[in-house]
Amino acid sequence: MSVITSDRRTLVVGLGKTGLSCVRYLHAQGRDVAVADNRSEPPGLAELKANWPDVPVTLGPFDGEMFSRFNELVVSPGVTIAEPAIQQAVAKGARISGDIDLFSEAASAPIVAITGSNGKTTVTSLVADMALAAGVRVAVGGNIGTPALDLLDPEIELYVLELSSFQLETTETLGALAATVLNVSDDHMDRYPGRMAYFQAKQRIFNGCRNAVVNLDDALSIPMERDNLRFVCYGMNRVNPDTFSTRDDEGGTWITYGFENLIRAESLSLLGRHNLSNVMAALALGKVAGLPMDTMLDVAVRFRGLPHRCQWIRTLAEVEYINDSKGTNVGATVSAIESLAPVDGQLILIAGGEGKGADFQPLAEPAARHCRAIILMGQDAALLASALGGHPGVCFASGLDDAVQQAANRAQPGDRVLLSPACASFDMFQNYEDRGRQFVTAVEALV
Ligand code: UMA
Repeated sequence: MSVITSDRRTLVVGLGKTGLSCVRYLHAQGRDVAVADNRSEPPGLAELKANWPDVPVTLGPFDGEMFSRFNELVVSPGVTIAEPAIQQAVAKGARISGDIDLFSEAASAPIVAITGSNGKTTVTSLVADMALAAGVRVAVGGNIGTPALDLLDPEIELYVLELSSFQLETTETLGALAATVLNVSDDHMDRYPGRMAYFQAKQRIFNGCRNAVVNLDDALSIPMERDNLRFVCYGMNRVNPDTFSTRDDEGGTWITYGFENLIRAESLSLLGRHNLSNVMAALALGKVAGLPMDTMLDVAVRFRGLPHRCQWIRTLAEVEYINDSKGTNVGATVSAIESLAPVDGQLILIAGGEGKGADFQPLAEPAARHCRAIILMGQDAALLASALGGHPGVCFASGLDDAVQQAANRAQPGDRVLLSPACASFDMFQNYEDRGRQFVTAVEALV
């Protein structure tokens, strides 16, 4: 462990992907920068030492005295700003910022920014694909993978960013051309003192924004500060001028803009009603960004969705198997249940894992309506069972293979088996992708 001996202006807190991107950027700007991470071997350490050996690093428990020697703390998303060492530095006058603030100061092209408890990766990918298909030089990053600062390039014509509440906590001025909060339901309640703090973090996406894309089906998506903000709205069955909507017409469901039918819902490859919302959000964001409607619709039709998000895996004995391992919070699972409940059958839901302090109660009603059985596993299985209010189909599994086998045994023709855990995966798996892959393997092994 090295010790910082001199006063430095900027401290990068956290040495993961974001921390490294901040060091790369600040160092290139000629700024005095140091790094702190409370782990003994953070993932970015080797790369930092190889590329910026002159940048001092402090590892181990955060030290408020040391933090207080900096004027600015650039805090990584994985570290809460409620951290006592950070608050001590703030009390001594340090400014808090994050990689997104640094990015927005430096970016010369317009920014489309997307947050929400669910659907943000799908919408981000859709908008980026639409821009690419329209011949726009687009860069996509943020929570979806590549840190925003690593996208900076003077040739880029449009930035599309997926932003988490963690990233928005430290974002003062984003100044997006278009921004959206797709929806808000409980997530990360182990990090926030309550729903309000989580909601307020998400609202910061509208700081300095020019066009808000608003989901009329979720009041929490509406900006609290409306000054100088133009609204573009979307929602289910909300046909209105200048609004993206759905409507039943000509024997099917359509996505509309104003009074014009744009595209049949049945022509989309994406499964579920919630994905109609995601497509409308992407169309609205793309419209604000000036993308041609025909190109956007072509992309929407071709877009096959992302792995582990309501992804069809297999049909066996007239039972469909769907992987929604990315359903890591209650809102995602409620939406998957409501979107994917079959017309001529029922759902067999596989859920459970690390609940992150969430209230599971909102699952009870949709589960009672649509689930033949609910197979629970993982750390918070018992909490889930008690929230499901005595659903007669609740049972427990020792692991995912067992859960899939029990689901296959209970399913009847016309049913769907849905893995949508409403929980994080870390108690049993490396991450949600690992959980999803193991589900796919177990489903493919069924005979
Ligand atoms: N950590 C420590 N001590 C530290 C710093 C971090 O223990 O001093 C831990 C954090 O608690 C966290 C992990 O290290 O568990 C990673 O934190 P980080 O801030 O270093 O993460 P990065 O590698 O920079 O990745 C982050 C996002 N990670 C998080 O927000 C936890 C990535 O989103 C994002 O892709 C990346 O920046 C680029 O923007 C991942 C994520 O899980 C996919 N996001 C959450 C989600 O989607 O639910 C919000």
